[in-house]
Amino acid sequence: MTTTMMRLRQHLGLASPAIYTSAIGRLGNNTPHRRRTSTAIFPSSTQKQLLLLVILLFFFVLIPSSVLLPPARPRIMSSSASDSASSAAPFEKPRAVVKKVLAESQPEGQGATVRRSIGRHELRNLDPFLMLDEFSVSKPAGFPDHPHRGFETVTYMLEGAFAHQDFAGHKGTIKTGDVQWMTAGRGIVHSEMPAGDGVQKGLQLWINLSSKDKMIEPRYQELESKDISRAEVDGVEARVIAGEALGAASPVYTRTPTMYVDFTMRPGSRLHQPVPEGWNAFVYVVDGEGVFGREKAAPTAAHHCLVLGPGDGLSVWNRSDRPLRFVLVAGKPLGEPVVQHGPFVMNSRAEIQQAMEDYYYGKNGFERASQWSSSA
Ligand code: FJE
Ligand code: FE
Repeated sequence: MTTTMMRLRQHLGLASPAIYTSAIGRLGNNTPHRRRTSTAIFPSSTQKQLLLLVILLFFFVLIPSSVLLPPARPRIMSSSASDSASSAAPFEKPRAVVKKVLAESQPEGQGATVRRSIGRHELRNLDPFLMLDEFSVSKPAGFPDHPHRGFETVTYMLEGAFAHQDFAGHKGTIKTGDVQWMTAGRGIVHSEMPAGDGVQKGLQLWINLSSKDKMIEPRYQELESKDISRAEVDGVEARVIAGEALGAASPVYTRTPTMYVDFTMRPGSRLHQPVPEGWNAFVYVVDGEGVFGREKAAPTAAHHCLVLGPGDGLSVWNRSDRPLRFVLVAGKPLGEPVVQHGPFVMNSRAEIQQAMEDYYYGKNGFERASQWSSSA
C-alpha cells in the first residue's frame, strides 16, 4: 500500500489508528437560497397611482419616524465603566442561556484527550461553529499528520506550547496566550503536537467557511500573546481574539464574521457585553464560576458550554470569591447545508467525495500531501 493510500485510510477511519474515529457524515441546515425577480411593466395610470402611494408613504411613514418623533432612547453600543457600574442591563433584548452542556473528556488524536462541547451529540449544530475542543495533552500524545478542507481552525493556548508544521513548510510554536487562526480553505495537511514538558492546554474552535470561501488559498493569522488587544474595565479584563470588546479590537480578519473574546472577571465584578443581533453565540467557562444571562440564574462552573438565545448583549456576574475566566464566541450563521466527514467540511456529499479523492490523488490543493510527512 502506498503511503498516500495508507494515510487516506487512516484519516477516514478505515484503518485502526484512533485519530479519525470521529469521522462523521452529516446533513443539516438545509436552507435553499431564494431569488426575487421584478419584471412587471405598468400602464401609465397605474404608474401615477403608484407614485402617489410612494409620496404618501414617505410623508406618513418615513418622515414621522425620523424627524417628527423625539429621538429614541440612546443605545449603548459598547461596555464602558459607567455601563458596568449601572445595575440594570443596558440591553433592549438581553441574551439568556438556552442550553447548558458539560464538555466531558473523550479520547482524540493519538493518545490525546479533549473536552468537546460543540460537535458532540447534544450540540451538533451552532452555525457557523463546527467544533470546540478544550485539549489537555502531554507528550508523546498529540495530533499527528492530518488534513483539513472547507473551514478554519482557531487554536488558543491556555497553558504550555504546541508545535505545528504543515505540508507547505509553514511551522512554528504557539505558546501560552498565543492564537493561531488557520484558514484551511482548499486544503492543509499538518501536525499539531505538544512542545513542552507536562500538560499543554488550549482551546481549538472550528469555524465553517461559506460555499464561496471553502476552496480559497490557505492562510494563517498568528498573534503572539503580547500582541493580543487587551482592555480592563472595573475588574473585567478582555483579551480580544476577534471582533471588539471594552474598547479593544482585534486585527484578525474573519472570513466568516466572528467575535471571540477571552474574559477574566474579578470577584464581585459584572459585565454587560454587546453581541451582534442575529449571530449565534456561546460561552465556554474555562475557570471559576459565574452567573450568565439573568441575574437570578444559577451559577455555571468550568468546562460548561452555554448556548445563548437571541438578543443584543450578554450580562455576566462573578459573585464567587475566585476569578472567573470564560470565552464568549459569536458568529454570523451561514445558513448553508453542512456535510462533514471528519476533517473535511463541505456543502454536499459530492463535494466530500471530491475532497477525499483530491486528498488521495494529491490534487486541487493537496498536491504536496503525497511527498510530505511531518518530522514530529
Ligand atoms: C481532527 C481527530 C482529531 N481536536 N484539538 C479527527 F483529533 C483532529 C484534530 C483535533 C485537534 C487538534 C488540536 Cl491541536 C486541538 C483538536 C481535534 O486534529 F482534526 C480530526 N478530523
Ligand atoms: Fe488540525
